[in-house]
Amino acid sequence: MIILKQGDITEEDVAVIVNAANSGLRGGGGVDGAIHRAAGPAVMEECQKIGHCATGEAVMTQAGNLKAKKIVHTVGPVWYGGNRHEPELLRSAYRNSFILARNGCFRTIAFPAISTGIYGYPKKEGARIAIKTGIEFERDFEEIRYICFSAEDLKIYQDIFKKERAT
Ligand code: AR6
Repeated sequence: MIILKQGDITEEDVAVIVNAANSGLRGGGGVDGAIHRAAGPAVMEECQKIGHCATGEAVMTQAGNLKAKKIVHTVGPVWYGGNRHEPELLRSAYRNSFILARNGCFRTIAFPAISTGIYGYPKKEGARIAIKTGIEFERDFEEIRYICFSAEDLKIYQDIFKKERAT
C-alpha cells in the first residue's frame, strides 16, 4: 500500500526511514539535519565510518533513537537543469533504497521528497519519479509512505498519485 501524508519523517513508526543525504554522509540541513538530530550521535559515527555514498546509491545504518529499525541514507542528484542524468539518478536513489530495505526483509518504509529541497530538483518531476518507483516496488512492502513536509507538497503528491494510478 502506498500512503501519502504530511509530517515530519523523524516521527514515523516504520521499519526503515530514508534520508536525503550528501555523498560525504556528513549530515547537513533539511531532512538530513532533522534525522541526525533525532537519531543521535551513534548514527553519525556509523556514517563517518562508511564515509561515502555516490549519487544514486544508498547505504544502511542503525536508527539510533528513532522509532525505526534502520535508516537508509541515499544521495539524490543536484538539479543542474535536467541534462546531467538527474532523472536517472533520482530514480536510482529511490530504487536502491527500496532494494536495501527489501534485502533486509523490512516491510515498511518512509521517504522524504529526495533532492527537492536544497538540491533544487523540481517538485512535480521529483514526485512523479518517487511515485512511479514506489508503484514498481509496491508488492514487496506492506506500506510505502511518502512524507511531505508541507501541505503544498502533499497536494503535488496526491495529484501525481491519482494520475499514475489511472495509467
Ligand atoms: N520530514 C520530512 N521532510 C522534510 C523534513 C522532515 N523533518 N525536513 C525537510 N524535509 P532537503 P535535498 C523536506 O533539502 O534536496 C542536506 O544538507 C524538504 O521540505 O532536506 O535532497 C543534505 O546533507 C524537501 O521537500 O534534501 C544534502 O547536502 C525534502 O525534505 C542536501 O541537503 C528534501 O529536502 C540534500 O538536499
